[in-house]
Amino acid sequence: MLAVSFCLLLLPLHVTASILSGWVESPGYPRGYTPDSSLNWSRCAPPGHSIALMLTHLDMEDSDGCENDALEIFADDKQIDVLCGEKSFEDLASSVNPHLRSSASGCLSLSFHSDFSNTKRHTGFRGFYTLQDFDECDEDPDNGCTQFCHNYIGGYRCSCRLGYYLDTDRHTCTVSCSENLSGSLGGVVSSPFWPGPYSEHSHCSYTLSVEDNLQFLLHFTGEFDVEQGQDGRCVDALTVETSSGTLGPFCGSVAPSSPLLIHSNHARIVFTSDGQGSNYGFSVRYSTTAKTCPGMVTPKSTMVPQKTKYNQDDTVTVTCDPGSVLDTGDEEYMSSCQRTGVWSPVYPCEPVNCGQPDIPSDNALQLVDNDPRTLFLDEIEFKCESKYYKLEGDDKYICAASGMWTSVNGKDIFPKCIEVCGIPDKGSSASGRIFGGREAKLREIPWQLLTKTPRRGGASLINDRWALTAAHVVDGYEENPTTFFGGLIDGVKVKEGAHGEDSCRGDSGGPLFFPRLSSGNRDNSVAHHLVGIVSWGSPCDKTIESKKGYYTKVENYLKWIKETISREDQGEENEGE
Ligand SMILES: *[C@@H]1O[C@H](CO)[C@@H](O)[C@H](O)[C@H]1NC(C)=O
Ligand SMILES: *[C@@H]1O[C@H](CO)[C@@H](O)[C@H](O)[C@H]1NC(C)=O
Ligand SMILES: [Ca+2]
Ligand SMILES: [Ca+2]
Ligand SMILES: [Ca+2]
Repeated sequence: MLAVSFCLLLLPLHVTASILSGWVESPGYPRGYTPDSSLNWSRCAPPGHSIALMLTHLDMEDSDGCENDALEIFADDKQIDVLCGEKSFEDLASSVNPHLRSSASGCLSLSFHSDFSNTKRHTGFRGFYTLQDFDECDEDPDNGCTQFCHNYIGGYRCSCRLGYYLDTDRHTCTVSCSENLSGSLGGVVSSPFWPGPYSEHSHCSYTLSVEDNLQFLLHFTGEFDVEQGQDGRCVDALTVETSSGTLGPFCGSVAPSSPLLIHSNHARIVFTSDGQGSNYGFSVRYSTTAKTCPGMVTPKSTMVPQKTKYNQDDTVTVTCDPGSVLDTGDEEYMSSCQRTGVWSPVYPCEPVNCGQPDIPSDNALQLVDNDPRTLFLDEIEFKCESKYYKLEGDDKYICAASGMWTSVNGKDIFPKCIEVCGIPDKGSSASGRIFGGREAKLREIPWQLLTKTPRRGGASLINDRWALTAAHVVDGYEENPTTFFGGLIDGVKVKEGAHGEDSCRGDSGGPLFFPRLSSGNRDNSVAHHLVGIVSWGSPCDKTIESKKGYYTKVENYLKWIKETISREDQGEENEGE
């Protein structure tokens, strides 16, 4: 047996050696090389071998850095030596030859050249090259054998200690430690070689699987010692994979707290170790227990009765928390604990939706944020469309658990926008007397209206729908409604040379107003109130001495004004219904 394998190994070596060994020498050796001569030589090794060169003779012109004549030696295109001058056989053998060698499966190349002159005759060089085995075990630290390495001519192989086997990568020694424990209701799983130090390069996987009404309990027993790095990370690791996630990795010297309840009837205990260290590992006893249901059926709800543990067939009433409802609109339902540890049925409790607040579009009331979020506890804020209104009521409302928008003061009726009358814009003032009066500025008298046809006249806005004017401005034109304009200050004067001493023709229906002196408001604008309506007077010609204007006294008609407005608005509302 031994003799046969010896022959098998020797034979290929003999064949290749006859091809890949021989002499290499400089041109003209041994008579001597001529100027301007050169030689390029290369040999490549088959897998698992290398090419070695042994120089037996070197006699070349010497020069600084061998710049004249040189013998360059390359291993795999990398220059490993440059030689010139004379060296004895002993010198070559001790200091040059040992490193003239290619890598495993690599090439060795020579490049010899001489320059244009020779000061005297030089014989050149001669060497013997051989194909040699590459000793991977000795010379290649990356050979990959995790335990034993065996060199042979043309290759190497790895082997393992007792109890290990060589992995499919043919380099790593590992242990047989995976087991399918399906169907087993209890037992013990430990690291390889427990209670001794566990094996290096282990990858163990223990599959646990039982019927779906059971779940696993893990108890760690005895010493726990799984290699942990200085940085706290697991060098070697124990993990428990379940259908709902992975527990771990566990390592160090403190076992995971026992018993470890795995809410699953499937589990895989996985243990991996690297190539170093001598730690003792773990031992875990596994058992099974009936599945229980979790302490919550669905978020944002409470369940009755409250228990520390819910077993199969337990029934509870699930009530959505305030602010949450079922999509059916109901607030509660019954759910039962199934044998597999899940609740059924499960309906989610969703937050109450108050919906977009319903405000009439013809109203001055508006939302600060036009497209607000409308779920439980979301907020909306109201404002009035312009400064000619003020908000009456609360401005902020919250979506309440009842599904109604409710103000901080508990109101569920939205606020109103009430007209603000008689306030000129900030920065302008309607004060001053009519005598020798001046032209009004824009927005100084925002309640003033003008009509031009069929008859010229004025009017005063007294809220956002009603204006007050003199009867003769509109009387007789009911069939052909009069148009009033606001926001103007350039109404054409009626009579040359006469809205500067008193009211005049064409002012009919316009306001006579006084500031209410006690009423300075926040921005210092003074509120004005309507005292009179321009009615009639003597012709407003400068040449006439006695000038008088006559006004309707508004105060006398307050009751009639209020009644008329309220009757008409009421009528309109009823019509709308
Ligand atoms: C050797 O190679 C060098 C550079 O590639 C070249 O200049 C020289 O002529 C070659 N010599 C021979 C004999 O082929
Ligand atoms: C383990 O064995 C069971 C049968 O006993 C089989 O159904 C299951 O597929 C196996 N699991 C693995 C991971 O081999
Ligand atoms: Ca020379
Ligand atoms: Ca070898
Ligand atoms: Ca280790």
